[in-house]
Amino acid sequence: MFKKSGILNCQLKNKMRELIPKYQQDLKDVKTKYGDKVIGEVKVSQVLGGMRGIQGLFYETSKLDANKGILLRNQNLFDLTKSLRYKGSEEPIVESLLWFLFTGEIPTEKQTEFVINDLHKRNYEMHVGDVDKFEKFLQTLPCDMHPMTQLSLSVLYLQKFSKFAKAYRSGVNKSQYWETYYEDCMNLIAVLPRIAAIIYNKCFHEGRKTEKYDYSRHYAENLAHMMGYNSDEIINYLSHYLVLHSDHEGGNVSAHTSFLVSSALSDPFYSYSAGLNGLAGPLHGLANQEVLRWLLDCQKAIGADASDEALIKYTKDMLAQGKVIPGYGHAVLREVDPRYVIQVQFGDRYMPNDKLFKLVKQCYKVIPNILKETGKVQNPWPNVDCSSGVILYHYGIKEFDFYTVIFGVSRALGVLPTLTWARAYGLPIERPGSVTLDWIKNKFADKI
Ligand code: AMX
Repeated sequence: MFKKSGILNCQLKNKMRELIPKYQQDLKDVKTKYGDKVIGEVKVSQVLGGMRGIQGLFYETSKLDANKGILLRNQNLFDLTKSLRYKGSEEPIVESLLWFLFTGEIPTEKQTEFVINDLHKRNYEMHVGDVDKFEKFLQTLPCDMHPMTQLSLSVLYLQKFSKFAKAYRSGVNKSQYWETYYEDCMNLIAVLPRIAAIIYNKCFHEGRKTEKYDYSRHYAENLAHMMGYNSDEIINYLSHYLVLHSDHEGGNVSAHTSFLVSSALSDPFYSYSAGLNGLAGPLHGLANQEVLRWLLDCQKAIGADASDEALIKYTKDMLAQGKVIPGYGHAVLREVDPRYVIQVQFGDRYMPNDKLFKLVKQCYKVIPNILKETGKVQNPWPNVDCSSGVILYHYGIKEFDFYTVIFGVSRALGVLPTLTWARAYGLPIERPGSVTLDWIKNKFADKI
């Protein structure tokens, strides 16, 4: 069982308390000093093109650089996969990542241990709370409902436990919003693996009973264990996956949706459920299941050891049918996604001879050139979703309708600390302006 020391129980929150005044002052200073500076102009094509490239959001925990890839709190993913390891683990672990994203500091072993213990405590409290009713509710959701719909509904169900909503109703001071926000975020993070595992067992393993949460295991271990997997390799991969998919700047659909909803002071459950609905889109998080479907169809059509020529023809035929090639392209990055690279390194270590994994690498050899030839694709390189499904598939997690649920567990780890910080900074409700086609025509008609 977990330890119950009072001091231990608020270590991360105390660290936040220590950091918040300094960061609040920093924001104030930046506003005073640079408030009137112009970041960039906005073109009509950007307004009509999904706001691509407009730097209009403030999001602290990560930043995408078109060429350097993704930085989490200014550190690159390659370094973090090493510095967030725990007690000789082969992969970074979720609990270290959480400390890092909440505070910007690489945790000591003790600090990671605190997070491990804290998440256990939250699971325990959930368990003695209303768990039976909640799990019964989960069991009533039909399996022809997409697993992402079930995940999102489960998060909404938990909204009734929101400490923030309760504190807000009782008139808590604005300066303390973050405190209950933090509690809700950590509670939600703590229970997500169990929700995911119940959905998995219920819908993909004939309703088998989900193993009990195990207080001797860390986050990814528990996710694997409750889903019915216990090999070290799967645990390593889930650890790795959860860290890699966690945060990706503020503009992606799931992060931005959560951030936007949260800016109305909706609690973390409402906010994250909304984000999950965006993650469920095929151009966003659902792409990982689309990639696997694509690879399996491709393998079926051209054979397991097909030539490059056969693969090129298959890909061109798909494009000619007006389909996108899932797992390729990106709205911001203009280089190979580092998360693709890191996952392929993982695959090279553990499954170099897997035929589907080989196909992923063969695709990398031929698809970018085909996409370049179209003359319109801004980024012909593979993205994060290109390689994740194939690794899960290799380990026997073959139910690809479930893949985005694991992505959803992971994205919470990046988005929810950011929402807590948004409340600590006292950020206002988001309300950008919008324009109509007539407005654009009238504004520029006599200027051309
Ligand atoms: N296959 C075929 N065509 C593609 C393509 C791909 N992989 N990527 C982009 N294009 C096309 C677009 O559809 C668009 O065509 P259009 O002008 O006829 O509408 C054109 O190229 C220009 O698009 P873009 O500016 O390069 O990309 P974008 O910013 O509009 O969209 C993305 C980015 C990711 C949605 C797009 O590349 C795509 O659809 N990729 C496949 C789906 C995918 O892998 N999504 C996962 C992204 C990562 C994530 O969020 N999880």
